[in-house]
Amino acid sequence: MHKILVTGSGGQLGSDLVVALRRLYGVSNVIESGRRVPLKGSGSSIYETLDVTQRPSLDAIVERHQIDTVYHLAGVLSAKGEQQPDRCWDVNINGLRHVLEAAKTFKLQVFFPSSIAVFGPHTPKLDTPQITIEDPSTMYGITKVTGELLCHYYAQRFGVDVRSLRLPGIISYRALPGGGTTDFAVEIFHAALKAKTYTCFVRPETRLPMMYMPDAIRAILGIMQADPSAITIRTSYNLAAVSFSAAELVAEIQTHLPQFTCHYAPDFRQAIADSWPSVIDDAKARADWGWQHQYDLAAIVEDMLEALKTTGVREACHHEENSDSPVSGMFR
Ligand code: AKB
Repeated sequence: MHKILVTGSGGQLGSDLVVALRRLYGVSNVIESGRRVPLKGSGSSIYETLDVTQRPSLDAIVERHQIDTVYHLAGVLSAKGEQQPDRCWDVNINGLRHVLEAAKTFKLQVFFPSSIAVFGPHTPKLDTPQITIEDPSTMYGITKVTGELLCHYYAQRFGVDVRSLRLPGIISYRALPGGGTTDFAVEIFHAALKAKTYTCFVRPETRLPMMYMPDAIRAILGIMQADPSAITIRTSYNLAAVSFSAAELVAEIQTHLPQFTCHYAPDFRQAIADSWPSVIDDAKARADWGWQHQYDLAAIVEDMLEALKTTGVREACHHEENSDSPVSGMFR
């Protein structure tokens, strides 16, 4: 039975991953952590306050709970990273180095979420290959390229079992994302149900790789459970599900909510989105450890609207973000 630590567990990915991990390994074997004081810890669930830039606190938690696996989700996302580049570097790079050092010392298995943000203006936009130009134009992207190289280094040099995925934009209903460029693809659902109108911060034709959260969770668990010999890439795997433009997402939502309208007011996030690929080639992940996605755009929209009608729409970004407070003006 594994003893698991999830850093940045209050963020969008962590909120769903913790539920899945607890279902698989038992509530008391999954330790949540984040910078805030405990919000969620109740019953047999365990929460530790952890700033990943502080190595001693991380080591103490690993030792105290006899952790053998870390899902290292704490990080500053792309849009927030442009507002706070120093903090983005500190959290994303020093946090990861501390986790990799702890992995070396305590023989931990590690999951590191990389991103489509490793790519940049000179990367092929269509069918982006696994190995290609990586010239990110954001601090977030720079930290993800560096992070991938650190993972590869620790795997080759010290035998650390670190596994990583280049995640696309993730769509989910349990928690709102905070500080990313793909956040519009989640905000739009809440706005569609609540206000019936949304002002989108990227242009209608902006097409980005996206994935529904259940697929993302299956991908993360899939790569972590794969036989080590199947993992031939120790930087990070390209991972894909669907690609759609903002206008295509609006049109699909309108098939369920015909009165919904969307306006467009591109801001600084447009340039970030424009620097990323539109469609990713993830053949290597499919061949090496059997990755397959399940949700297309129609299935995502149907499930999201159903789920939000049950769980309730959010006014703004309430949850604890991966590492810090969200960018302001998430909803207009
Ligand atoms: C972001 O928009 O910053 C993230 C990502 C694609 O890594 N969702």
